[in-house]
Amino acid sequence: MSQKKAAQLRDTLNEHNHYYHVLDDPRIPDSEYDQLMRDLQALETKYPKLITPDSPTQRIGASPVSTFAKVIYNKPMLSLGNAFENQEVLDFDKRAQEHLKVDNIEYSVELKLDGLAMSLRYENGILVKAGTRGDGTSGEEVTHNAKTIKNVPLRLRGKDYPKLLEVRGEVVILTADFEKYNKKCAANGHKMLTNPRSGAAGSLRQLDSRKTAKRPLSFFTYAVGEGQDLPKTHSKILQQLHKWGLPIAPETQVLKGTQALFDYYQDILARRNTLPFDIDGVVYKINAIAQQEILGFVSRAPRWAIAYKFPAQEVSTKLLAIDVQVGRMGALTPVARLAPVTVGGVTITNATLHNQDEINRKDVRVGDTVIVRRAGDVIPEVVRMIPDKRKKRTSAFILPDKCPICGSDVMRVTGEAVTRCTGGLFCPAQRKEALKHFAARRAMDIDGLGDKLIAQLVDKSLVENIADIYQLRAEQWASLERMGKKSSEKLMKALEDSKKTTFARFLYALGIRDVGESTARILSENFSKLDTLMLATNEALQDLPDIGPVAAQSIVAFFQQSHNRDIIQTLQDEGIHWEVATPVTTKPSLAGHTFVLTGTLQEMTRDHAKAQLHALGAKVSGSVSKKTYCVVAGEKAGSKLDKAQKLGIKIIDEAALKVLLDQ
Ligand code: JCF
Repeated sequence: MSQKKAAQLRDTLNEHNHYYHVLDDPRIPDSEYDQLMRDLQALETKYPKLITPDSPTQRIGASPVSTFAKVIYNKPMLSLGNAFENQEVLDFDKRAQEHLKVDNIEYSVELKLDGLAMSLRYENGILVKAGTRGDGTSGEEVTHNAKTIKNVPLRLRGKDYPKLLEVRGEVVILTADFEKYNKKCAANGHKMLTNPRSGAAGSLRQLDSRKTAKRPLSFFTYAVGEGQDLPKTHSKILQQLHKWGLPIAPETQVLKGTQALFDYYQDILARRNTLPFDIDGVVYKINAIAQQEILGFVSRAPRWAIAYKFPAQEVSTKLLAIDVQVGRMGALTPVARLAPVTVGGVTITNATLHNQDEINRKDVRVGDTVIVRRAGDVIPEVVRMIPDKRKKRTSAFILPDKCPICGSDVMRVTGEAVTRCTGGLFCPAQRKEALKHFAARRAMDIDGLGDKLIAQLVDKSLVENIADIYQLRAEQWASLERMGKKSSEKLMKALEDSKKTTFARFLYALGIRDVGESTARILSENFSKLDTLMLATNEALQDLPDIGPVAAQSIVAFFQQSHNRDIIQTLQDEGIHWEVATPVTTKPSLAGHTFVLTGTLQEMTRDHAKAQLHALGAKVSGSVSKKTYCVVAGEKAGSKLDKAQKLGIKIIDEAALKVLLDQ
């Protein structure tokens, strides 16, 4: 009896929640809704067994978790490539037309919300897991927080949803909610949120979901991760998701031709301030899913979508001083200290001046009034100075000829803009930065090892390199300032936890010059073992997608250094390990197999073939060995084909490859 009653109340409440928060069309007064909620709560308190994961009472938050669990994405959570001017959109459209061999592409266009990406996983229609983007393949689990977001359905509506549906979207705070929330905070003397974006980000990454529940978050869906039997265009998918109860942001349209894309951009830009949330541009997506699949993606961004960003916002302020920071690779960066100003809701006190050439070109001096620009999530920069406001007796700024941190000589390679400290790991600044990079969330993810602790470790000469942090004893950790027994135990646990990682994260964490996250990912996908990568030739590296001569040279040089190899050895001796990555694929047939492409392909580009093979979980290597699974021989294939024949490796032509890819 009570079971039936509880189910009824749940259904009614979920229904009205949908009317109110998704359709923005309430059907009953708030007081009535509140009464139904109290009835359900009373019932569940009496019979806790009646509580289900999709009960609306679960939205109030649960007891805090101690750390975030990881979520793994079988289909990576992509980000978007950016365009800043019309030409880049034209180029994008042209490239897509060429690839697809069509001359008029249909686009589904939408707003680019300025929040934080989140994935929601529904199994049999019930929300079971939510996660942040993280590095795209794995993120932090935030199910406890997602459930507190009012317009996130705890259960999908209707019956025809797939058994598994994983969607992605953006978590934001609506402008009106932001203002209301801050007003209330101010009245009660509580801490206010700085801006909607960081407010949303901070709220989603809370360990205590009862806190998240108090923040006025909203969610808008823009893509499907996993899910079968969906409509064949992006716009229809969005409509379908909406029918299942998922919130979709307003202002989506289907358009043809680049002129229509530009008109949409102008229209939205003009109405930007009247929209219910902050946006930083618009998104153009090729509408047909079949065409999206042909285009595939490069590293972390799809080749079938692009964000056209709005122009950055600029303000003027006074330049108080120029400090010099020393980066992980020793680069000296002049940083402008500014009289605080707000740009797009964010207070700025520092901005980069990039390098000596840029300072000279802009003729920026201490004491000048300058224009500062902030674009979305990029570091603010000084754009120019205002000549009329220049005071007398100012002098040009010149970078020091000794490192401001370690006193080593600085050096500038001819033809490069960067001035570097030559101290290497002797320079405490470089050492600190290397450690920060290693410990960072997207690298080894050592929870609690922040900038201040790292500074102490280096200043007290407790560590010289990244491997040393795993060798510190408990007493050494506990001897640091602001580290009691408990926090040092916690940190040692975090160090222990960090030892299980992924190959890509580990490579990124090493801090090899020119190896960012996406290059690290490519390396990890194409080399099954670290040992092989360490011996890879410059040529083999350059054969990989997106790795050019500069990165290849940096990688080879890094592994040639014996002290780097020693550090890697120590790290592995300390127990750092990873599982061989599970390929990102829905068709497991090629998982783990290594392909080699040789000769000229007629109908598809080599990059395209590579991307498609990657998408099916295959690896693509530049050289033939016993481990090669298959060689794809195009026109005029040479020595690689000979070698494959000698080794008795399977050889196919382009036509066979196409069949394989279409399977
Ligand atoms: O609103 C956004 N920030 C947004 C991000 C919208 C989209 O349609 C996106 C995105 C990131 C990735 N689509 C993809 C594929």
